[in-house]
Amino acid sequence: MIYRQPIRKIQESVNSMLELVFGVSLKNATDEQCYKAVALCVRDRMEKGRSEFIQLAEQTKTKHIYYLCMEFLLGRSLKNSLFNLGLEEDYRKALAGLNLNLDALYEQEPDAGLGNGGLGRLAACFLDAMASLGIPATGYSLRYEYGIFRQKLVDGWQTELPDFWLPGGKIWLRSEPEKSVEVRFNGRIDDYWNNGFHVVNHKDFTKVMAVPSDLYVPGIDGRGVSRLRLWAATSEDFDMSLFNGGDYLRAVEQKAMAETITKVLYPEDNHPEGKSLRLSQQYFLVSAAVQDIIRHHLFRNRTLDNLPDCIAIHLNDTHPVLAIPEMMRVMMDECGYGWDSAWEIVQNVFAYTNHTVMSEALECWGINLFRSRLPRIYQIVEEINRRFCAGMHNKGVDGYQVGRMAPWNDGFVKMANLAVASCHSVNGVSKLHSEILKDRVFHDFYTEMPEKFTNVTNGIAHRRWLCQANPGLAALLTELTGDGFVRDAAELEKLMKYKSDPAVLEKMAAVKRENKIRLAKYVKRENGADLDPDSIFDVQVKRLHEYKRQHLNALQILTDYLRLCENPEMEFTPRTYLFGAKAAPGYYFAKQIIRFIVDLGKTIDADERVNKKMKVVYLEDYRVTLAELLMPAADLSEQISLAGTEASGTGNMKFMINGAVTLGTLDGANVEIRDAVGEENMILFGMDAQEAEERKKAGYQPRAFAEKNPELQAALNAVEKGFCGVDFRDISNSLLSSDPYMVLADFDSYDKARHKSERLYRDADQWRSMCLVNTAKAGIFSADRAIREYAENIWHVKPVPEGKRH
Ligand code: DL6
Repeated sequence: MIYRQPIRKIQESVNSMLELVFGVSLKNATDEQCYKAVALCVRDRMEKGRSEFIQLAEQTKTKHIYYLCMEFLLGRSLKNSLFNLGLEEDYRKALAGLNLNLDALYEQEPDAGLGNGGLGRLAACFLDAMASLGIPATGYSLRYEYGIFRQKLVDGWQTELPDFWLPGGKIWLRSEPEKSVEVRFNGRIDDYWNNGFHVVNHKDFTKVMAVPSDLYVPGIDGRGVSRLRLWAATSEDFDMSLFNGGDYLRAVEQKAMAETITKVLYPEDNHPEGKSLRLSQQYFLVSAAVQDIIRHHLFRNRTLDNLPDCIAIHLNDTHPVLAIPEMMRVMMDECGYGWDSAWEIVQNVFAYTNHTVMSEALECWGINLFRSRLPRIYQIVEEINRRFCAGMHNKGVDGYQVGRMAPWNDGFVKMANLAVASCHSVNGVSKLHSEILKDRVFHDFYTEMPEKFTNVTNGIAHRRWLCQANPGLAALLTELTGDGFVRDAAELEKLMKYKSDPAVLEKMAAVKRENKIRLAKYVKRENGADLDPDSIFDVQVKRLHEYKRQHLNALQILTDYLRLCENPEMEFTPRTYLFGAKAAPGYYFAKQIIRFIVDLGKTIDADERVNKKMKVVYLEDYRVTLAELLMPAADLSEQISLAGTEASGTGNMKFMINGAVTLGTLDGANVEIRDAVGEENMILFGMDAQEAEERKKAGYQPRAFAEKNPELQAALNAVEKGFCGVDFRDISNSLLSSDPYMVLADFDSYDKARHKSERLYRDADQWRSMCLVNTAKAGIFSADRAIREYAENIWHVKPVPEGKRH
């Protein structure tokens, strides 16, 4: 419940924040201080809104959702908060009256890059949707000092710079030191039975304090406000008992270890590193969160018996799965519950979403590390495992199958198995992905407990990705259909009636052109490159990973380049190929692909025969704020992963809602995009998931594809030879020998699809109509729809009743 204020009031608040917090008057304040003063005013409104919303939730006994995730890729907060609160125009006016420009203040804010990519951005979109639907929610994560690294390309080679976001970002955080909790690592367990009670003493542990800071995400019209509670690790002063005992090194080490836990976000996406610090981060998050949840619940209820009626805890991927044994620990060791009653409650409270089929991304922890770092959690996981296996054996399940499902096997704790064995619900993030989970990844579980498995296709915060990122299109949609789509994305469908209306199509094309010019200005400033807004803007932005096949894209560009060199008169519509992607710092092959793309771009630029027709630009430091500029400017959305590898994708949805046509495989949510827009409004290519699987089983021979396609062979030769004095034989050798993601098998079909996109683009009426259909049909990919499904089918929560909210 956020009320508007008179313009004069807003101005007074900004002035007094400047004076109180920074000790400056408006006329001496820097832009940064003004941004922070405005942020503090907005934060203040959100805190009040949150407090009123939670009071209502408690009065109406609405369930509270706790969303645990190691990543929340928030991007900037100011614009989103003002927009959702309906205060943007008031603030614009008020600030203009103070000679301040709101858009310039937006630029002062750093991205809160507390995530790697799709997983973390999804969590951020979900906080927005829960608030918008009136579902009380708290996200829990870590307050990393350094977010996702800043990418700098030096001669095409990715280098990483630290992202110290707090100086500009912490203005959004309210520190709550009095809500700190203690998290224990290492040590040993001393347990015994006393009068029928199991007494557990954790001795010689290392104590780390978890200090929370809260950040708020308002929903549309301030209907609800979500809270993101971020934990920072601090240690108390040196452990004097260790000092006095002469163990100086251990005392210093413990302090250093404590403070390292929340230093930096691990930059691996879909490929976790089994580092002990990462295990500490995971346990630190879940222990702090579980203690916080239980403390809050007990304060109001004095019992945990009713926990499943009052809350749901969602585990976003396997990273926070240790919340399960942690809750068992707190219930048994601190609250006096027996195993069976605690277990029943825990199972009813927890649900798990899987976000990847990559086997290397399914986390495992070596038993020795696990036992020494988390001795009590180790005991509990061992017991969960023992009971689970015994239950399966009793059911008559085959021993091998039980072994494959066991949470603890072969010397490892298997986090995905622990999640599926313990949670009442397991879901994938697109229809295809959820089927793959049942058929392959968790097939053993599916045969024994099919009722747990369900699907919730991902969604995006359409107000950020359409209304805020593309104000031109949003204004046109409002003119054509009314502004109902802002609150209910399904209303975008109303646009369909203009599908063949030349005047509307013309206006939409004009908006797109403006967005292309806006992007071109950014690129000129950042890269010095000139983009032609009349060329096709063909965009692939996402993390750099072999399975996403940026190298397939580059190989096709190279093929067209060689063709144009041979035959400069060949029919070819000018095209600008835009890439943006960060590679995990230790992922050498991915870094090679980046360099290959950059060097290919330079070679084309230097070649007079083609440089008016082709331009390849690699945009440095792809991040949320850059995505907000790119999505509205794209003509073509490249979604070209090998079918069966991308769990869902959400970039595909952001492009679609902004009227880009997808050029893609039938992978992840692309399948549902096809279902929504129809095959005629998208450009499909390549094997489907089943064909890819069958080809792999039959023994895939990539070299055979090169041998029967001379143009592909010529491109591979050029890759091997390289350009700009650098060869790329690592890439050509890998493609010809193993090609794990079947680039060569899909090449021919991709090549044809790209040429098809060119023909379609030349037919302006048809192309524009395709773009319109994409926007019109994007409503089902709103995060509001996804959250409604989670709420109804998994969490069993009803929103705070609408009438009560205003
Ligand atoms: O569900 C969000 C997002 C999906 O859209 C992507 O397809 C998927 O790759 C991504 N998964 C991860 C897994 N990360 N880890 N570890 O980021 O999730």
